[in-house]
Amino acid sequence: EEAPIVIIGAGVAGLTLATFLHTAGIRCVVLERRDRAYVETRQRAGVVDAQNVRMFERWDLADRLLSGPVAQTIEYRVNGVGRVFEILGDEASEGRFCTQQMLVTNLLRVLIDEIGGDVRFGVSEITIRNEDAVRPQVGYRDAGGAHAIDCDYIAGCDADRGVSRASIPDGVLTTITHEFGYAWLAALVEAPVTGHPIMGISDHGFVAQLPRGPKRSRYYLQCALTDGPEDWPDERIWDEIRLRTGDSALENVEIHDKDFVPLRSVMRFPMQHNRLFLAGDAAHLVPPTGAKGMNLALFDVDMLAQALVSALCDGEVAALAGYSDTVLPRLWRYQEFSAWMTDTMHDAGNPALHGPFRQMTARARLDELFSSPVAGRLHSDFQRGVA
Ligand code: RFL
Repeated sequence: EEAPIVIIGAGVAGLTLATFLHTAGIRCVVLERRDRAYVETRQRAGVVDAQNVRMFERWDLADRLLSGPVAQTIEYRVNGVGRVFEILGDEASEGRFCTQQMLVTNLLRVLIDEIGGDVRFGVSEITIRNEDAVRPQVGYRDAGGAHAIDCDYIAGCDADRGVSRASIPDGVLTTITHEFGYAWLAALVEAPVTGHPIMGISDHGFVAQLPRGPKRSRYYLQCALTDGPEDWPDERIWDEIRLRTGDSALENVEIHDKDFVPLRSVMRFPMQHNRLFLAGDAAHLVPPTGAKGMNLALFDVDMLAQALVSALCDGEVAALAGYSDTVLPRLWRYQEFSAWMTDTMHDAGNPALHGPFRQMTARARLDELFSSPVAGRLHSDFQRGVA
C-alpha cells in the first residue's frame, strides 16, 4: 500500500493535520491505537486561542469546528479577593470556546464523515522505517493482520509516550526538561463557571476553576507530586476548594474524574529526522497553567501542513527542511509564558513551600498586570497567542 503521508496519532495534532492536508487535496492515512469512542471522550483543554481561531479561519474550517466566543476575562484571586483582568484586543482576535473533546469530535466528523478521510483505529505494533535515501515505510498490525504503507513523509503526532519520537536514534535529539516540583489535581465537576474563570492564589496553595462546557467546569488544585486519589477523597477536594477560593458557600457537587498532572516543561529538538516530523506533545510539553499545550500543537500543525503542501504540491522542500527552526523560537516564547504563569501563581501562594521572598515578589509581578499597561498588553498577547 502507498500514501503520500502517514500520520501517527489521532489526537488534536494528528486529526488537524490530516484535515488540513485533505483540504489541500493531499491524501494521508492516520493510525491510532485507541478506538473512536475513546478518542472522542478524552477530556482535556478548553480554549482555542485567538491565534488558532484565525488559523482555522484561514483553512476555512472555523465554523465547522469551533463553538462560540469565550469570555475575554480572567479573575486573579488572592486569598479570596478577586481582580478581573480583561484580555485586551479587538473582537477579530478573540479566542473561542471549544473543549479539546469537542474539537476532536468535530475533526473526526469533518475528516471521516464529510471528506472521507482515512483514520484507522485500534492499530498496534507500529514500526517506522526512516533512513536516509530509503523510501519511508510504516508498518502496523490490526485485527486483519500485519500491514505496511510506503510513504513520502511521516508525521509523529502520538504525544509523549508514542512510537514516533522513540524511533529516532539516540543522540539525534536534544532534550531539555524543567520540573516545577509540584503537581495539579484536576477534577471535572458537574457545575459551570458562574462568574469569570478563576486563577486562585492562596496561602493554602493554588486553585483554578476553568469552564469545560455549559454545565461543567474543571477545578485544579496544587498538590504534592506524590499525591494520589487515596489522598484526595471528594470531601477533601471541596474543603480545599472552599479554603483556597475563599468561597465558603460553595456546595459539594458530583466529581466526574480526578487526574494528577506533574507540572513540567519539556523541549525536544530538532523536531524532525530524515522524513519524520514531530508535532504537538510528541515534541514538547508545557505545564497546564498557561493553557497552551493544545494551542502549541495546533501551531506546529499549521506550519507542518503548509510545509508538506509546498513539498508535495510545488516540489518546494525548503519550508519542510526548516520546519523545526521555524517553530522553535515561538515554542520557547510560550514555554517562557507558561513558566511565568506557573511560577507566579504558585510562588505567590503558600509561603511555607516557596519562601516569603518569592511569595511577595510573585504578588508584585501579578500586580503589574493591573498597574502597568505595558505588562497588561504583553499578558493579553500571550493569552491570545499572538505574542
Ligand atoms: P494527544 O491529544 O495526546 O494525541 C496523541 C494521540 O496519539 C495516540 N497514540 C498512539 N497512536 C498509535 N500508536 C501509538 N503507539 C500511540 N501512542 C499514542 C493517542 O491515543 C492519542 O490519540 O496529543 P497531541 O495531538 O499532541 O495534542 C496535545 C494536547 O492534547 C495537549 O497539549 C493538551 O491536552 C494539553 N492540555 C491543555 N492544553 C491547552 O491548550 N489548554 C488547556 O487548558 C489544557 N489543559 C492539558 C490540559 C492536558 C492535560 N493533561 C491530561 C496532561 C489539562 C490536562 C489535565
